[in-house]
Amino acid sequence: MAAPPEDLAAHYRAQGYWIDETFADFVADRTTRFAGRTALVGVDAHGRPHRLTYAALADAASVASARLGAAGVVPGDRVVLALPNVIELVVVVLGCFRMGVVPVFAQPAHREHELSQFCAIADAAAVVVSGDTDGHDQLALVERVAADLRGRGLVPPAVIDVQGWSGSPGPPDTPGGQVRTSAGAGSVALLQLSGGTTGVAKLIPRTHADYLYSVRASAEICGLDEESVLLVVLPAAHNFAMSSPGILGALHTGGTVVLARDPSPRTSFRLIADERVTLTSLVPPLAQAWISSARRRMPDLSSLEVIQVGGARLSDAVATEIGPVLGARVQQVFGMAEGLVNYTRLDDPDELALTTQGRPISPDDEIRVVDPDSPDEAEVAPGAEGALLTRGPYTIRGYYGVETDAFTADGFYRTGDLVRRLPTGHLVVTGRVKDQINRGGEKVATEEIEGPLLAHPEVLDAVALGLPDPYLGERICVVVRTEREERAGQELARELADHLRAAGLATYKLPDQFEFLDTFPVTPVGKNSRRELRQLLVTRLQES
Ligand code: OOB
Repeated sequence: MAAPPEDLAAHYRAQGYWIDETFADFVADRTTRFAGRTALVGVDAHGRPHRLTYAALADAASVASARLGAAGVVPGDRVVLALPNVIELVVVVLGCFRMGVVPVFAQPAHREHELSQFCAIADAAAVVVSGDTDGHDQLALVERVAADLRGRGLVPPAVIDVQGWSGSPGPPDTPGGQVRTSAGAGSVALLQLSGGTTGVAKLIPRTHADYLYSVRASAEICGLDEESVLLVVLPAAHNFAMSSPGILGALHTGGTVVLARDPSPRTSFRLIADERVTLTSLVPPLAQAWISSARRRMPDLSSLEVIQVGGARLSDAVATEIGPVLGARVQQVFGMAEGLVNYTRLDDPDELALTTQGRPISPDDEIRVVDPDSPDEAEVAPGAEGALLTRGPYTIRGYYGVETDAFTADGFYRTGDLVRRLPTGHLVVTGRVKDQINRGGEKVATEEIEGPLLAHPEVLDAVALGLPDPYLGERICVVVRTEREERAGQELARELADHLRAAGLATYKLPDQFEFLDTFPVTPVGKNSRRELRQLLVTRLQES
């Protein structure tokens, strides 16, 4: 978690990127400044609709702080949030901020494998869930997490169920005003999750100063103001939905946040028409789903000005359809929870807006495009493909509590993405060097799937690959070598899927496809060659 050297830090302050405002100040200031305006529209954990002004949101956040306090949470503690897109999510985030508690932004799709790791790494004081989420029993889930932690000699977190909140008044000692904390703007405000490249989760420490800078600058680039209405379709805690410009960007400018409880075009189109939504953010598969649905239904999307698409590579073909079919300008967003976010600008010519993934937020985002095979990470020729390294005022220089080789000695983050940089500074994402699958924007470290599979008695070897998929961009294919060749096929595939589920893996990490091979191609040093395996499968599937 290295801080930058003092000269860089002084530069970031002198440029006005890092200011003294903390998220506690942010909540107090914006909820007062915009008190009477509509802040948040959505349903609660019981599915009941709500519409909160900034003043009402401040009150709700204050009650949430008190409830966290009643569960034993104190300023400086970490609290894991695993909530769906319900208003309590925003309320609890602000409740954490106003009392100096550090939220850990998990997803409702995470299961015991992930939640146990987050709780352990963050030494979480509490975990916040919504009892029954889309038919999944979150309380039973956190009980299993607690048992796992106890088994490892750790103290399990307090469980806070927002479904249990409704109707009951806040604790009697609900503090009215802002809770004063001593933490400064340079301290850790929140922990985001890394997409990961190993079987062990990594948490991303974002400070008040760095995250708020990215929020302010993003809001400006995306043209947000008091009249903006943002529809949140993606999981709200994800960095894209939270800060690019996201929920925090809209609250920063006095706009309105509308939460979609489910990502279906039907729900989103209704909300867009009813709430006169101006901006939303999608991953490429959702953009495709919207396009095909809009062609059939002719929804009223007339209020929509901008549709952001990011999280995974948007094809030029789909980018070209967004304007004509959905009637809004496309803005490509290539970001990462570790920091760097690139946007195509709203006044970019189509040629850039439709075919690049944007340019960095900050003039002080430093970009290096290097030869991934060169031991000294030499920069490639201008315009050539290479691995992206970055350093800047809102990019981390280390993960929370672990040493990794993801950072260079001079503090650049090795993103693991392959890019080309155009003379305008725009980046085109061309591939990846990290062992990660990007399934329609959801990131899966191959090791997370391979690890549990290798522990299965009938598996001799297993490799997880991202195969090209017309809808998801990449789908998860696991190639397995088994001793019991007679069992290779559907039956064993089902058993292995059950095995992964029992290992407590998030649902989106479960393989879309299993393939069985007798031998795996290897590299000259004898390691499995992912590249050749992928090639082999692509050819095999094309032929079948
Ligand atoms: C966003 O953040 P993460 O942390 O879930 O994932 C980051 C990774 C990037 O390193 C890259 O591999 C991939 O996701 N990615 C894209 C992309 N946007 C992200 N790959 C190609 N084209 C794009 N437009 O995904 C994220 C964070 C903030 C804003 C937007 C996305």
